[in-house]
Amino acid sequence: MIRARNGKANKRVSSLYIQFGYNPKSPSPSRTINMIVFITGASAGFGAEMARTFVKNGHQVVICARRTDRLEALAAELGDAALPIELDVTDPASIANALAMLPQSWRQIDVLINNAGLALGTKPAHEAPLEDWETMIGTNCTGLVRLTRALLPAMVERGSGLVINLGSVAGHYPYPGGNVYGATKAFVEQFTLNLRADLVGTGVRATNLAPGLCGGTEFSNVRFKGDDAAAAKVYEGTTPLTAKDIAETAYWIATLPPHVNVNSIELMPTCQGFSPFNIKRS
Ligand code: NDP
Ligand code: 8X3
Repeated sequence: MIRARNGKANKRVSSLYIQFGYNPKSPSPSRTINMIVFITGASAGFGAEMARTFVKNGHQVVICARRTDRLEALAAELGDAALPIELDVTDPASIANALAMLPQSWRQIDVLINNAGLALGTKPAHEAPLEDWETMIGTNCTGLVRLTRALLPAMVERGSGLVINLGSVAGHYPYPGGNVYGATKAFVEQFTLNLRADLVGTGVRATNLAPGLCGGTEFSNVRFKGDDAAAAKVYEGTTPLTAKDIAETAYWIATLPPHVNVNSIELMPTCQGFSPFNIKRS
């Protein structure tokens, strides 16, 4: 599954100096050359589209997920710029193994996109299965912090890097049945902001990317546990955000000049808005 891209390393080193502004001859650093982007949850949805976007723009992507057949298909589509690696973010051994398997020339990760995540169910808190809550916490929170903790030290040592965490509007606004899913995404946002607090002065950036209703991914199919009719209903009569919208936002964040940090960004489709408070009247 792993294919090393020899021959890119030297070009990369010099281009990174330019990219991150350390070239004294280049006061306006170019942001266009050869980043290595580590994307979790790249077998579907946002993650796969982000991989396409970064590769289309000349970057390399480490594409990770549990479904290796999907990763292989994406790698075949993207060619040598994509490195597929099996990864279950809920399993510390799988994380250690994935990182250990990175070929030398792929080890300098410029951007970590913590995208792997899921919602399970829409039942109210007093009816929702506890194991669903544990899976969401294990994936959206614990998995995300494990990957971040593993890759941050090298970024800090190099004085450059970016962590993009996939939050959600569900972490900003409560809705019925959002209980633990929304809480995990609130965690993602606060963790990201706290990263910012710790990383000031290191040159490493962090962003919470929080989309609203987004169609064309497997998110609702997973949430409704394979009830594809229920999943499709979520988007009926709407023009939701697309994975391409989110991928282009992630790409924009990653290619801003190094002195610019997007702390948190929230996107909704134009057809989505807010409701009044729900008041139970006698
Ligand atoms: P998808 O269901 O289409 O993709 C989710 C990805 O996460 C898959 O590639 C899946 O791969 C991966 N994944 C799930 N569990 C694990 C795990 N334990 N280890 C590794 N990978 C895992 O969802 P989206 O693309 O729509 O969502 C991506 C992220 O964006 C999620 O964090 C989601 O919460 C967030 N989000 C989604 C919104 C939406 O409306 N779609 C809106 C706001 C935020 P595999 O199963 O192969 O492991
Ligand atoms: C996904 C968006 O509104 O379904 O995070 O919770 S929502």
